[in-house]
Amino acid sequence: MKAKMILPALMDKADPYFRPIKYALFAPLGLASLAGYFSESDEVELQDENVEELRLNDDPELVVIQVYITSAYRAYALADHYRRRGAHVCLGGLHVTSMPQEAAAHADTIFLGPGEDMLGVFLDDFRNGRPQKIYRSTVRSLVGVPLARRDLIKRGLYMVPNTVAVSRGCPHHCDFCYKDAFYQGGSGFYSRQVSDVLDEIRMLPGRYLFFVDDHLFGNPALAGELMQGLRPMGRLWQAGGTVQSVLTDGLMEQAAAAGLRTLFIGFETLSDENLRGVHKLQNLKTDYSQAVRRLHDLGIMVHGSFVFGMDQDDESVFDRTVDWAVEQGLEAATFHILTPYPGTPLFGRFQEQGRITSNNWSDFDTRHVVFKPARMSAAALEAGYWRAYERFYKWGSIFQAARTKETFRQRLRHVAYAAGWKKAEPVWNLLIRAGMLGKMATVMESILSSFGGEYASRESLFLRPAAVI
Ligand code: B12
Ligand code: SF4
Repeated sequence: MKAKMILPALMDKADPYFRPIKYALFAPLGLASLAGYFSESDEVELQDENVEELRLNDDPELVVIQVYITSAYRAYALADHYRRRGAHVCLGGLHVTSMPQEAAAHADTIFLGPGEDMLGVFLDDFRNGRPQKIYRSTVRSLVGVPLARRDLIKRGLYMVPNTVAVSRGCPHHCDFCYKDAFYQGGSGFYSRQVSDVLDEIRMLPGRYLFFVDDHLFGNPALAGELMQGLRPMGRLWQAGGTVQSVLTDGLMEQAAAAGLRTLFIGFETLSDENLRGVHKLQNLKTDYSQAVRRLHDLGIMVHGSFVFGMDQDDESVFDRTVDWAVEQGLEAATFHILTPYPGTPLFGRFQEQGRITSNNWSDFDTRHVVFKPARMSAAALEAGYWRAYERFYKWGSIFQAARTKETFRQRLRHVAYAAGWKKAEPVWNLLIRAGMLGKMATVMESILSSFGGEYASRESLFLRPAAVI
């Protein structure tokens, strides 16, 4: 069978805000994972429209498309195109699970939830000439799933080709998160076996890894096992975790010793009332500053994520948040406008209150206001969001944040990291055009390995046990 898998463009490349480097960061791991269910005799191709031109004059028998909310319209157009050419089109992913009826109008088969327990079943049905219209995931296990087909990934097109997923979902239940909507009907947090993950990592070239898990430390026992296995490999990596996990005794020390160099943390808001309002309860009664200090003491850089527009936010939230982030010496920050994704409790609440103002999915990119904010106008929210980015990444702020670091080396790393991400855009664009992005992984590895390694060698730290989060 000839099959084609497509990750449609998440954003129109003609949009003035399109940043080629952002979309060339990570390879389409979800589709590569699902490709493992095809058999050896199948001819499978994977195209990622974010980094390459799609070839649209081909005639695969089967087309599998991953649909995110911001790529929904593009995904539907591609689906319609291939159905007209006679292919059987499958749509799955986060947005299909939230809006199944909408997606079904463009597909022969839709999939609700994670694909691991469904794609194999579908392929058997398809081969036997009786594919169903809809498959719904209920079995939640990653034990024995096939390895991701990394051979289908064009590594040279990505800055971080070595992405790894240990788990799916997250143990928490924030109202604005896609998670509970996507994993309904089964467990919302489950993991692969650590030995399988370590085997997979051993096969990855280079040194640098990025764990795409929502919360790599959500199961501390398993995270501890992973750290122990990773440590002798000498890898360098980034991951996402919670404030709570940072404050858990011993966990970050183990992670630092195993090669963690940057942690992405969802601080979301500095207001407890906001946290309660969106049920991000795990962040309550945690000391954000202590968490940042702890990571910095271990030589781990902090990439903080913040959401603007929660019900307690007025126009003072932007400056307050940026000032805090700079004072803490965060190396990087991502700001989002609160976005009620369909299917989430937040969407349900706003809909009931008549506060949803847009049904144009392309605007659900956390850069546009798609609801009526409680304490400011939509225009003020959008303007404040852009101002926050501008203020956080201006040279003055970068140097001010770098000055919070103790040593010259740490300050230098801070400036290199923050400026490398936001100030070197033209250089990234040049490298992308020259097809040289893949080479940057080596440069990044050498920057990361020359800083922070001193902490990894503190044997005693590594041996402290991790408590339960
Ligand atoms: C890497 C990543 C990106 C990459 C690109 C995505 C990519 N290459 O796939 C980049 C950096 C470009 C990106 C951008 C954004 N992202 Co992002 N990203 C991720 C991240 C960290 C990992 C994705 C991944 O590889 N997952 C692991 C694989 C194994 O899972 P998967 O891709 O979901 O695939 C599984 C299922 O979805 C399903 N499936 C998927 N497709 C199909 C198809 C079929 C037929 C079947 C059967 C099954 C199926 O089966 C797969 C195996 O289980 C996720 C968080 C996460 N943990 O998933 C966020 C995440 C997807 N991003 C998110 C967001 C909000 C964004 C942004 C809007 C943020 C922003 N403002 O910048 C932008 C969107 C783009 C835009 N318009 O600006 C949200 C999505 C929320 C939502 N409801 O859509 C997530 C879930 C983070 C979060 N916890 O909130 N992102
Ligand atoms: S902690 Fe993060 S991934 Fe987990 S439910 Fe909350 S927002 Fe979602």
